[in-house]
Amino acid sequence: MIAYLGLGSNLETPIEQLRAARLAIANVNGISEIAFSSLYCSPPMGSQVQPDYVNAVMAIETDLLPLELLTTMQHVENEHGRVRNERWGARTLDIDILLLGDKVLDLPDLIVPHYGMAERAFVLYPLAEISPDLDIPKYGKLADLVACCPLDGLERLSDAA
Ligand code: ROI
Repeated sequence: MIAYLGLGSNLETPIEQLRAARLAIANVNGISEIAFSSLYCSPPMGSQVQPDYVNAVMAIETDLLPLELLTTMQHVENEHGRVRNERWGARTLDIDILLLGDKVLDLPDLIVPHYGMAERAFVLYPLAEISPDLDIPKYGKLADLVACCPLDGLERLSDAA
């Protein structure tokens, strides 16, 4: 199954956080990397008194079960010093499961497609960079979502290293 992950960081050298997360994810048994978007800089959604974010999207091939993938990503977040402080506050590393093939899941801990992705420039634009032709369960064609989504200050920073 092909899955898409959204990565974000706005503390402690965000570019390094994303680089380390990418390597850690690609090294998990049962996961292989398929694609990784450019890095994007985006103003914080939520509390404005926090640094800008660096965001990216990663496509993986995985045979892990959805909840196995979730606990694995939480493990990577914790390894990389994620401090879970206030909701919508600054974070060293956030990994969201965006899509799991064409699955629709509504579990207490895991909603797929990710509930906020259809309105978030920092998810839609990097996703469209690596998979422009996606059709997203419940939300429709990615290209249509992108066309309706203002950039909200999103800027491409660089290729991912
Ligand atoms: N804002 C941006 N721009 N990027 C994020 O990854 C991000 N992640 C979050 C909140 C705090 C909602 N804001 C964000 O968790």
